[in-house]
Amino acid sequence: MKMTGAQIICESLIREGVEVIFGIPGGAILTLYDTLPQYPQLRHILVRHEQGAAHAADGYARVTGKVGVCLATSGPGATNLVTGIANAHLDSSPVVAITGQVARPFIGKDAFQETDITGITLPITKHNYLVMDVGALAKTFKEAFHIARTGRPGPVLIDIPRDIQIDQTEFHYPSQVDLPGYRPTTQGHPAQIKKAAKLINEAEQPVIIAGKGVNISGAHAELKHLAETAQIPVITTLLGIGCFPESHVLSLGMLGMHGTAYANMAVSAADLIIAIGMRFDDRATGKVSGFAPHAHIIHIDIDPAEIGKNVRVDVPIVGDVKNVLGALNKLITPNDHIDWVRQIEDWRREHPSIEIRDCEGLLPQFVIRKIYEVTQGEAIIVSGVGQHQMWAAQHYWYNKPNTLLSAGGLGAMGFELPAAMGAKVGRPDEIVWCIAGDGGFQMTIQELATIVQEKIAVKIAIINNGFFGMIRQWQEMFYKKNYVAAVLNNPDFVRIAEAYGLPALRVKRKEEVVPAIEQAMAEPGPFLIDFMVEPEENVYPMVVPGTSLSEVIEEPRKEEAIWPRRSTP
Ligand SMILES: Cc1ncc(C[n+]2csc(CCOP(=O)(O)OP(=O)(O)O)c2C)c(N)n1
Repeated sequence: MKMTGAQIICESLIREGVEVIFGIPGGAILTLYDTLPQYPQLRHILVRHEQGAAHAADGYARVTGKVGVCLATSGPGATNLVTGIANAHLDSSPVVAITGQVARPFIGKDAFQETDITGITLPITKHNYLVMDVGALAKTFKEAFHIARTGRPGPVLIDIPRDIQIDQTEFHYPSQVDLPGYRPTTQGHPAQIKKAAKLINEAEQPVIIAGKGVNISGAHAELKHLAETAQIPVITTLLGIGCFPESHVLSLGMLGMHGTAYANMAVSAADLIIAIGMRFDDRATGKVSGFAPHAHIIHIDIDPAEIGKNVRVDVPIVGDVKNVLGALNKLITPNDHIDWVRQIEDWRREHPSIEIRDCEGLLPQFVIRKIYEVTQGEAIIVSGVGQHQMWAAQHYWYNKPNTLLSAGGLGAMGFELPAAMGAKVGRPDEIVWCIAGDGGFQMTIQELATIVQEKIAVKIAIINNGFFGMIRQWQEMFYKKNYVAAVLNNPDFVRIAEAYGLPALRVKRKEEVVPAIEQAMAEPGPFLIDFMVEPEENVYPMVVPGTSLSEVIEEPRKEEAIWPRRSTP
């Protein structure tokens, strides 16, 4: 039977298991929109800005492990997706972005709403396509979803001229892809695995640094087995948070610029780093020449381009983390590393890192810890970028994979609200808290309308410090408190929420925090709380840019800490 291009797109999406599309219509994609009602199994969520569509698809992908889909028209619709696509690219999130393009005869003529979106997104997609023949549509979708979700996941863009959506052809969905140039290596090389096992079995001061690759590959059990068998402490990257339970006695939390002091000290003193599904981002390594100076480095990653990119590696293993760890674990001899573990325990006692000082005013860390307590650690947390992002990483404790969603690689403010929306759509039975900065929140604030219209029950906590907080902190520390372009004269967020049709509260005092969070949780729909926190609180510990992890600065102690260090809830 013949179908239009638009019908073929919908049929293809259904065959790929797509249930939700986030998008905004426009001239070059209207034929596809016109066809959507024929496919009620495809839920379309009308966002208010295409950046929101891309972040929502990304958030959806991060919590479901499925491919998130966003849809935009040509020109400005497509360019509005760019930040979200780049964000998905840097954080290895499987997203398929579909854009309308001007009709084929108009391409290259600077036609109305024409942009070369495949050119623009070439460096920020895993792959992209401009479909110039309706007969190629089905095959393109098959390939795009395959590329997005396999190997190291990432975004794929499909640009579809308007007339291709109208053209007709027979529809056959391919059962397989044939991409000779794309065959990700999934099994690690046995000789390399043997070398790695020897280093692990001989190491006296090993640490594991686990990244998002563990989450993507679902290698949690294998990671735990390795850590427990050889008693190796586990540190995570920001994106790796949750891949190893933070309540586990071997967990040292996060490393890097705002990681725990003891994690950074352990990396600096280690004689072996086992880096698993992580990419040695500069925020994680500190000054590269000072990174793990005494250690051999084993690096396991599915993306060969990551090996040796930022740090020297002694034993590279390219492969899927789950497979590699499965094979490696068979060669590991049990060990207790008792002296090393005790040494780290001493560092933990001496440098507790994640404590909240007693304070009359409302501390942002206190708010996040209370959200942790009221939700009993069971929520999915979606943060923006800045100080609140780091506090969300430090003061909510994550024991399950994919429960902290954060724009790690790109650091895109405005990620929080639409990504939380996508996460809640993907996992409607989970509690989703959006922890937003008062600055970043205003970059995608318009998605409040989407949340209300689509009845997406996201709970929103604005950590309102009246500043671009992280900018202010850097200006305080490195620019002599010259607070240029950091002060925010904010609108009344409660009234804004109410104008969008969302119940909201403002909280100024500590004793109001828990009742407000409880009220938000009791509400069946979305809810917003504007937490007016101490304006000039800083994030510690901190590894100052250009210094090594061993030079981590701890919080200047003001008063006695009131919270114990990380412990099992
Ligand atoms: C889109 C974008 N623009 C600019 C920046 C630079 N930047 C990093 S943190 C920050 C301030 C964030 O302020 P806010 O959202 O209020 O969070 P806070 O740091 O106060 O918790 C800025 C401007 C960025 N990361 N992303």
